[in-house]
Amino acid sequence: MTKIILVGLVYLNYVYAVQKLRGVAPADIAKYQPDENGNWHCLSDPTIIIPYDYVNDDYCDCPDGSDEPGTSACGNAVFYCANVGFKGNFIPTYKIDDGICDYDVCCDGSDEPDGVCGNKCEELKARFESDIKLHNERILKGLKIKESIVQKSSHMKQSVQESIQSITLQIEATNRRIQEIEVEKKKLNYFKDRGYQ
Ligand SMILES: [Ca+2]
Ligand SMILES: [Ca+2]
Repeated sequence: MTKIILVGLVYLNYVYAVQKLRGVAPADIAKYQPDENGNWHCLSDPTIIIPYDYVNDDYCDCPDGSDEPGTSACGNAVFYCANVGFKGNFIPTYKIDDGICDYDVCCDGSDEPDGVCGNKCEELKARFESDIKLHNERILKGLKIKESIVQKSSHMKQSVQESIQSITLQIEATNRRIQEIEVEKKKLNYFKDRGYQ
């Protein structure tokens, strides 16, 4: 009988601790512990001291809403969704227990009381990873197209440069031929002027 009572007390303590830490991110758990007098200090203004029981009691006591991270009583704080297996996220506390499953932020449905929203983290994670894969494939395809265009441009540039070089050589050869003809013409005129035919 004593053992059953002890197990019951341990369970009640566990439920109490879970309720007190509802909506608290793992990194902030240390901030949500009672002081030596069983009180708690509002986070933005530690001079405001409230009994630890007032944390997550669905009544707003701290101006910054920090005493209600797991209820919508203040509405100006943030609630942490663990989204185990995917990625944790924060949601404004005014969206807590409002009857709407905010799966876009809390895929684990923890923004609503137990049993209201199912856990969709695995499904959303699979969709997210599929989207990432598709995105990466598109980027890879785009990079290949870009590489192909750069290569074609390079070949075209080389071809144009070769054509310019060839035409330049032809022009130089033509100019040399014109100069030779001019010299021949001057020679012919020289002999013509002296009566040679
Ligand atoms: Ca409170
Ligand atoms: Ca909600």
